[in-house]
Amino acid sequence: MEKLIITAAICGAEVTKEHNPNVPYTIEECVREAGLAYEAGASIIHLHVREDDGTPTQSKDRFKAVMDAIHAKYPDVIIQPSTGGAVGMSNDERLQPTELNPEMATLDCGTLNFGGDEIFENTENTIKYFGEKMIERGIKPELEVFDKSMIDMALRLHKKGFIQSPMHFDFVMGVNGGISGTLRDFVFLRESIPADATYTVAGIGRFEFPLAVAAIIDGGHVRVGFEDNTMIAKGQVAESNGQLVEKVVRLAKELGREIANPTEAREILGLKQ
Ligand code: KMH
Ligand code: ZN
Repeated sequence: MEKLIITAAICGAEVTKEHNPNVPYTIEECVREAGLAYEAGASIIHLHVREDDGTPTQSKDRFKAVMDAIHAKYPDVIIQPSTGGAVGMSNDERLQPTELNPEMATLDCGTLNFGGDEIFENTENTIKYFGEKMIERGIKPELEVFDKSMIDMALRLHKKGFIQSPMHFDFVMGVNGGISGTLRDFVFLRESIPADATYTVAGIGRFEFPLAVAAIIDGGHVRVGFEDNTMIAKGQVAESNGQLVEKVVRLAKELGREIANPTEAREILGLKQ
């Protein structure tokens, strides 16, 4: 079985220090959290950035400052900026970090309810536009799917040339408005992607570690981090993103799956070395 790629989604746009005081906002805090995750075994950092007061931003300058600071200390880690940003941002605002030509970036494959009155909007034309920009800029998209219909959308747009093979999916499971985090739904998603595709699974909240185990035994890859879950166990706030990654490494070792370093992750995902 391929080695396991662990992605750490260290910050997100919605989670705050009220959920967990270790959620990073400043550049220094992002470097600390990315570093702890990397040292624990993460080879990819899925990155959102904030102003120092915690306000989410897609500012190219802020992304550059955070990415440069992380790479100064951890030069080989793969940084995957979000193009999802926060609910309500415009397409061009969200696309700003792709101007920095990162190796990867997320590409969200559909619209969904996002709790309360919030709608995370990704029309077909938005997905096409983001897909074209990523091909133009040589960026490998991580196809964020919150439901099965979003896999179907990605496959349709792949046929039309807006997304290239081999595709790499992120099954985001357990968002209030998206697919649940049950094992049945996990199997449904993983059986719906092409044979040459890779996937990672991001279980939200209590689904994080059970779905990590499912992906570990299935040969998939795993995303953990404060964006998705801030607890290391029921009722116990995680000390860091590193602690969440450490738990996945422990589970993988118990189940006989080795962990990929960034060079190996680039090979598995077909990124330029
Ligand atoms: N913050 C959500 C609205 C992504 O990173 O591409 C979108 C999100 C997905 O987090
Ligand atoms: Zn994200």
